[in-house]
Amino acid sequence: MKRMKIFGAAALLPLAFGTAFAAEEPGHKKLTPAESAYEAGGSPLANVEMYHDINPKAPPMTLAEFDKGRQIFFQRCAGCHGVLRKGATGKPLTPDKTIPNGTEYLSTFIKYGSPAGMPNWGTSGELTDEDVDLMARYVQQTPPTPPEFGMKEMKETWQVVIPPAKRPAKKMNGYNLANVMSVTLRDTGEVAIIDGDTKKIINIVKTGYAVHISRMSASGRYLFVIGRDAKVNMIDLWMDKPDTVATIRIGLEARSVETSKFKGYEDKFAIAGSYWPPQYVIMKGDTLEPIKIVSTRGMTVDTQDFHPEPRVASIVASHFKPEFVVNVKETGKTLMVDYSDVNALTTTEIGSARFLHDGGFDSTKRYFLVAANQSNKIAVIDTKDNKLSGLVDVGKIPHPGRGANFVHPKYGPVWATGDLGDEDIAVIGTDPVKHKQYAWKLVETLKSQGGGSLFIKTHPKSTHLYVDNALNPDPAINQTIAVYDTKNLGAGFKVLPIAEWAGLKDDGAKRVVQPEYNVGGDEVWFSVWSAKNKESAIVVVDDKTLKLKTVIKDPKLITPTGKFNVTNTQHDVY
Ligand code: DHE
Repeated sequence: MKRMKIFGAAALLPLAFGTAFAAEEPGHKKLTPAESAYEAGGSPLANVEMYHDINPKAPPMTLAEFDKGRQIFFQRCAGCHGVLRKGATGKPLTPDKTIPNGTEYLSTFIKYGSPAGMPNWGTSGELTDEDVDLMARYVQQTPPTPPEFGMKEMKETWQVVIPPAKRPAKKMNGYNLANVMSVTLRDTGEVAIIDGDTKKIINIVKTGYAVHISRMSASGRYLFVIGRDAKVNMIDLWMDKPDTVATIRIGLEARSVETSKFKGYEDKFAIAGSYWPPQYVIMKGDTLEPIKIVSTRGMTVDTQDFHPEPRVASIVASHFKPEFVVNVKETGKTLMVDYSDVNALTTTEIGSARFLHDGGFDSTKRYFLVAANQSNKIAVIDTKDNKLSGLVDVGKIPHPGRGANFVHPKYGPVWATGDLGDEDIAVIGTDPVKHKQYAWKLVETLKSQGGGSLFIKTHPKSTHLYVDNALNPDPAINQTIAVYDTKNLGAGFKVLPIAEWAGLKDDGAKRVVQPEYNVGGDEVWFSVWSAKNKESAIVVVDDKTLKLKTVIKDPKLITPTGKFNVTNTQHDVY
């Protein structure tokens, strides 16, 4: 077999509510259009140099055709089918499966799609007949492999912009840091740091490509941000104008970052997990210097087959032990990584179900509830005793964000999640001490406005529960928010016209996404998310009266999505 190097130079297409390859096969769920769209965010790997073996059994392709196929694959298909095409939400597309199907069959599939969720790339006009034929031949080739990214590569990208000794010894600004918000500006690769008291932008910080989430250090001083290109920014909130003090790339594609929070280890370590290569890295908490890289490749929890690219999904820091809770998607395993001796890492592996994605703590912060989204389950991880406490069947494709904790009038403390694939909101009992009979059981299912829910939120000081439907296809639903009274859930929900309140001048998508509370728990912020060339805004609602409080608009607020209040993120309040 001949080896060749492939390098694609074409620019990435902007991330959009596109669609993705995803098809039926035993063990794979039917997808809603919302879910296909969500998974299909472009991968930054499209421009990465890769290695490829020529497969003599696959139909011929020129190098230019192969390169174009690779670009299209990473922009549209990798999110569902995986980098190595081993399958995730979409079915596996490895040559042993695709070559027997042949070009004609595959072309039909790509052109017309399938009822199970494979989009109709051809008839929708997204791909020409020529491109469809090209993709049908491309998926019969041996999947090209992106390079590994080890210590040498990390060190080459690592930059300490301001060393710890040169940073302020005390807070130099007058901001009420407890109420500062870090807002993801997805398509510009920036975060807006906003003063929650005055609603004024403090700084816009350049971050990684299609920046994803923000997390806070235990002390509340450092803000960590990760881009989809695996670039981590560490921002010092004590500076006169908070800005980046260290950066690093920890891989080629990533989604999650966190810092150590156990007593005695506050701000000591940071951790980031990547999609490619499938690994996590532990770094110094004050400089981002990489210390230890651990691969997540291994066997799946159920069939116990080897998986070559188990992506790292959510990571949280335990409050009960010096441990990180690392959730691995494709293997369906949660790794409890003890960081008390990074040179002799001990890891407890807790198997639950595939594919682990996002989640949050219960109100005591002992139990971590994580969505196994393709299994329609919530796995409950006990971070004190390091065991699986429950595996709760919920609706279709649960997507909690970090979920919502409140006290149910009948079932006591509960945690709730919305679903991407249906209108259910699952309410799960979380108190094994005083409400043992309800603990880790689905105690109630509420109905929301529809499917396509991404985030749900409440606050210990509030009796309101907000549920977005950001990926619902109906603008009447995706531009509004449903709000429930947690003391009277039977009364159903009220609908708040958030996008209308934003009063945007353009006719953009205006999807309302991710409720986030201020520090006082008396106001809630919503992103009104339009395309990058259209006006977007943040709408702030008074939590008591459910009336509009203010709208934050600025030409620099481009594609705002996630919002992270310093105190709520620091202390896992949700
Ligand atoms: Fe996210 C959290 C992965 C698309 C906004 N997202 C997460 C987490 C993961 C993840 C693994 C949990 C991180 C943690 O807790 O450590 N997200 C992915 C994807 O793989 C996916 C489906 C496709 C992709 O190409 O990236 C994806 N995510 C999106 C979006 O399209 C969203 C809606 C808009 C955006 O900004 O990109 C989006 N994801 C978010 C947000 C959080 C998040 C706001 C954090 C929620 C929180 O409250 O903590």
